[in-house]
Amino acid sequence: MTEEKKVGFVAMASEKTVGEIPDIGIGMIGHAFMGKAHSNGWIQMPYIFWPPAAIPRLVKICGIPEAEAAEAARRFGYKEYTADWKEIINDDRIQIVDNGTPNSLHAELSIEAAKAGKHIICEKPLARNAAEAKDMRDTVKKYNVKNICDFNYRMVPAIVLAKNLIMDGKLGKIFHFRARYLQEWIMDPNFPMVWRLKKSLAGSGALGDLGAHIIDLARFLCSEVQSVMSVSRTFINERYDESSKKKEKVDVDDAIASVVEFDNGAIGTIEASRFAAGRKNHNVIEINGEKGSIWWDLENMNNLHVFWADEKPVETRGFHCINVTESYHPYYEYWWPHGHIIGWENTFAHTALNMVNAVVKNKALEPYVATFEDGYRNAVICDAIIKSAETGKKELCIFE
Ligand code: SOE
Repeated sequence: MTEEKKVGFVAMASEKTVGEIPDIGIGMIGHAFMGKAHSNGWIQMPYIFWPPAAIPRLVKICGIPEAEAAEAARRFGYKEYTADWKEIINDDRIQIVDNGTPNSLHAELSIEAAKAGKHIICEKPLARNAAEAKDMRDTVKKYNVKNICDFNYRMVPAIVLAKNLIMDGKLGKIFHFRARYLQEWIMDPNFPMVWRLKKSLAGSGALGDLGAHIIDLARFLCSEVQSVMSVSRTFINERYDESSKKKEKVDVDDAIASVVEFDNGAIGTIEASRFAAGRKNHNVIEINGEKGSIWWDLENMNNLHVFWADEKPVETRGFHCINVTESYHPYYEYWWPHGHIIGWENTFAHTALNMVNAVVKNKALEPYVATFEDGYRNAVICDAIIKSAETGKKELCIFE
């Protein structure tokens, strides 16, 4: 592995004294699950990756109702709070806008932030569909702002190690990429209608919420997606909606399964479901090449499993479990001694690190960090999966 790849992810050691490390203003839109996860990442980044290229300053958080935004500001350490996202966009103290809102608010808020010259992190999926995602991608290019679509699993050390092994040709020609992302949390028919179950708010169901992650890893680790042939199911077709006080139709998928063809000739499968009893956050990927195989399981995210086809002696040839927690592994040298492991939450500190290094040091985000271009291409593939499930035909993925 070349030094450049290892060095690419550590904080840019500042030759300045602590007092001279600049601040960089953060505005967070969204105060719930992703607001909590991203704020935690902003706080952890300078704490772990010291000295950072700049120290994030939590200027303002936006949430509705305002009382919850006030509580989040106090809890997470933001200087101020608001219920109006335009106050984030128009605040000159803020250089980076972090959009952790539900999918229906990704496009408008990110586009307005770009027009205001803010650098942007937007949660995945980038948008509800490819048309929205294309507007977002075109706008950040036009206004030349740094942009990340937060497919956070790209920033797990074990996944970056897999990327580097594949880039170094250690697997040789890739034959297969297969992945499943399975959860169980909406199997109860009494689970109420929430925004993730409404097409107008989410765009799609398990596909955009979970499938988008493994589509991104497929693009990251295998190659661009050429075509999909898919099926989808909605197992519970109506749920009680607290706001309308009646049962409403569920108009998104509960599960999808797709056969995939890749530009590099590989074939594979993508499966996403929120009806997999016993599966909590079961994101498992496997890549098979001519020289060996790699697999990874989010629920044991520090371990990467590798198999080398030419290993000797043959009597002991088999998968090895690598604990990716050494100082020479991506990101890890600033965390803890080997074997002390990190978790899902820490990938958001890596997001913060990469954005600050991009803004302050102009370090390239590609290919290791997903941008709005990746978010747009992901949305095209998701639209193709939905269309294929409707038509029963293979759909090509066409990117503009
Ligand atoms: C779904 O419950 C979810 O929170 C996704 O929205 C996240 O993207 C995934 O990382 C964990 O599960």
